[in-house]
Amino acid sequence: MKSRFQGIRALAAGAAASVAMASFAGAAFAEELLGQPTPGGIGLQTAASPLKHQAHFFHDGVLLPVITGICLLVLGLLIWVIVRYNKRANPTPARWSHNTPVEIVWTVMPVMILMVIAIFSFRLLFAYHDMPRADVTVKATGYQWYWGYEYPDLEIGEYISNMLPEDEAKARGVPYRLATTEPIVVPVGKVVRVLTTGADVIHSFAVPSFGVIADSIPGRVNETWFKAEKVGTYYGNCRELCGVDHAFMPVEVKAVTQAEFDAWVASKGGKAAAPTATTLDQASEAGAAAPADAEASAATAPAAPAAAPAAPAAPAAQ
Ligand SMILES: [Cu+2]
Repeated sequence: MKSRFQGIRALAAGAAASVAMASFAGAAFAEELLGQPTPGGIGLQTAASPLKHQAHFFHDGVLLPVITGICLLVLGLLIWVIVRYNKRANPTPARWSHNTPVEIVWTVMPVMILMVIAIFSFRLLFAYHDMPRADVTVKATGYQWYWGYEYPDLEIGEYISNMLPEDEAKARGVPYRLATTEPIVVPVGKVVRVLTTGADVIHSFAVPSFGVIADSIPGRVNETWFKAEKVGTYYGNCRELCGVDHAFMPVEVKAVTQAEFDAWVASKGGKAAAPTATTLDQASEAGAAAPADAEASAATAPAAPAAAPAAPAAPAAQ
């Protein structure tokens, strides 16, 4: 009897905690930071790439409702049993011990629930594996305990990225233990393929706001991809316990405009992208930028009427 009441108390505490967490998460959501953890935040980091949006849907739209539904159902059943079948309300309990329909239901229902989860889960897995044509390739090598980055296609040799010391991070106003001495720089809106490996032990390359995580294993190369949707700085960490300084090898990704990226590549002594890649990029940019980027379409909209009157003048001049 005593243990039953302890169970109820634990349940009540759990329910209260869930309500508190939900309202807390709601409060934290309002001031969610992009590309880094929000102090006091509970939910997943704000999405900044297509994969992360899909991961958000899987977590918030599929898993959470299922978990909530199951919790409420079990809680309801417990309350029903406690109220209806306690010693006072039900002094002479029934003697039967099997009920075929109930047993079928509680076997088939979990199977159905798992199948629904599996459908969405596999869809997300396939999205991760179904990599679009890469615009930029970055090779990230994990070392004890820092990262080395290399852009093989752009002929940028490996450079080392360490965690920024605390005083320097404070001076620059960047988050300590996330900011690095040298970030990965990528063009915004472009597909970035990350090839990752480990030089000594297993590390793991992860950037939560892109929904990206891939083990960096010595002797083999893993691949993942992301597409930064907004210009900004996105932070991640090594995600495999790799030794004493495991917690101090952050990943910093700077998503910049194509022009800034080209300038950065030049400053690194890299070569410009191959002509085929550039033309393909421009084609995809023209196709994707107009509907996707509200700012860009807003900027081009006033330009269109201005260009229109000029058009008839052109044949006259010829
Ligand atoms: Cu590591």
